[in-house]
Amino acid sequence: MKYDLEEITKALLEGDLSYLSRSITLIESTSDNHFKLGQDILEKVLDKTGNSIRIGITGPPGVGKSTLIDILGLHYCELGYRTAVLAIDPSSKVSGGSILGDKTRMTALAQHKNSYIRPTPSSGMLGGTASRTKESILLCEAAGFERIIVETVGIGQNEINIASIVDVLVMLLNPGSGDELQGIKRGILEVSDILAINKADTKDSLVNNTVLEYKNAVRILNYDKEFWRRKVIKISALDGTNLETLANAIDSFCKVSKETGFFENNRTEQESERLIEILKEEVLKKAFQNKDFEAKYNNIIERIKNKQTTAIKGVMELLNDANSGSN
Ligand SMILES: Nc1nc2c(ncn2[C@@H]2O[C@H](COP(=O)(O)OP(=O)(O)OP(=O)(O)O)[C@@H](O)[C@H]2O)c(=O)[nH]1
Ligand SMILES: [Mg+2]
Repeated sequence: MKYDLEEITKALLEGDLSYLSRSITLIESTSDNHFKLGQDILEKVLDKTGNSIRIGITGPPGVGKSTLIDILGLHYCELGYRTAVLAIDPSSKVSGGSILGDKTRMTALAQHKNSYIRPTPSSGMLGGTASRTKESILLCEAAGFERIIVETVGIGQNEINIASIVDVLVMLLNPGSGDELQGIKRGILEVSDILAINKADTKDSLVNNTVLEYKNAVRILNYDKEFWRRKVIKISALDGTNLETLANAIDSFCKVSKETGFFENNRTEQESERLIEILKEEVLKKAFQNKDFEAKYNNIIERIKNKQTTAIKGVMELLNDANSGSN
């Protein structure tokens, strides 16, 4: 297929969805040419980005994220906001894509003229490259989207750090999950701004108890935002109970976040973190393109196994070799 930079950027800025999809495909591409064209498009439209609220919805598998996004997205669309959904699905590695799954779970939203739904690969899918969800957000903004909802499962080593690409993070939780508080969810709880306990339609009293448990739990957790007390609310993504409450909580978080300057500072900080993240990735990629480096690396791994050297010593050795190699 032939791509013309001027043509794509013009159509993208006019909000053409097929060009938006094409641009996202380009920045996700592992082909150097396509990837570079994607970056050129992004650079050209950069001054038209940033005019949205980026909302992260995270939570364990099957908790109801897509169901919630369907009604929350529709709520925004009906208020007149163009709403884009980027659904990150690590399981799509196995199932071969979540497109169908997510579109069938977001049927109401998918049919609305103001909406756009797009699955986005988690980092692992592109063979070790960082996720391009951040860049997809920017492209959606250039295309005129004003609410961007990013869906992702929990948080783990190989998944993207959702908190580093959104303005406000909603953690969706199962009724009764308060018992697991000691475990792995702590990390993500600490970066969540709003906790929503789902399925109030079927397990209302259990949901009420869970709300109390989380309210107690978040009181003792660290939190770096002085202007906001984390909200814990019960909802039902299925029948829409408290959808307004959730939407209001998201709005008021963003309002105070903007008033205090956190909103803009946070975005700038996220962008600097992204620079380091991509730099690390590219430096590593470059290093391993060199066969000598790879051999030395493997040799150090062997010596680590045999207790002949340490990881730190190994890195120093590799860096010294790389430096003397370039002289
Ligand atoms: N009773 C009840 N069921 C719900 C609610 N929200 C979601 N469900 C059901 O839970 C199941 C999973 O919902 P999804 O929205 O696909 O959950 P998810 O978190 O997006 O799942 P993954 O993307 O696979 O992690 C579906 O059968 C939903 O109908 C709710 O509020 N109440
Ligand atoms: Mg889902």
